[in-house]
Amino acid sequence: MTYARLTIALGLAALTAACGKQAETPVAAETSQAAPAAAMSGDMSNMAMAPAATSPIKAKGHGTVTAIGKAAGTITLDHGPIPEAKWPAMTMAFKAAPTITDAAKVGDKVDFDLTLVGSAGEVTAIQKKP
Ligand SMILES: [Cu+2]
Repeated sequence: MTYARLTIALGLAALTAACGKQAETPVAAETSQAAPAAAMSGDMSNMAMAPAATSPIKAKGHGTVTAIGKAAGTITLDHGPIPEAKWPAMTMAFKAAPTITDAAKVGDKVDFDLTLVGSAGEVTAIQKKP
């Protein structure tokens, strides 16, 4: 009788211990699953950016100079569609070397060469239309 009680007590203790472990394990599993899932969504958003970000695209555009930032080294162009970049017409700022920001003037209608890395572009050559 005493032996049986002891066994039951031990059994209960083992069950309780098992319950305690089981209660912890799913929490740990959820945590370790959540982390890779979060990391994966992070990777995926990086992957979506990566091809465009790592492979520069050369493109040509046409537009009008709307602003020049000589100090910042930028030129803002109201440009037509650029199929190479799958861009619709828009107004946006590009990086530009001093030779370009010095040569261009606001209001100039221009043809320009672009190097695109992701959504950032640099105007590498610009030619005022007559
Ligand atoms: Cu644009």
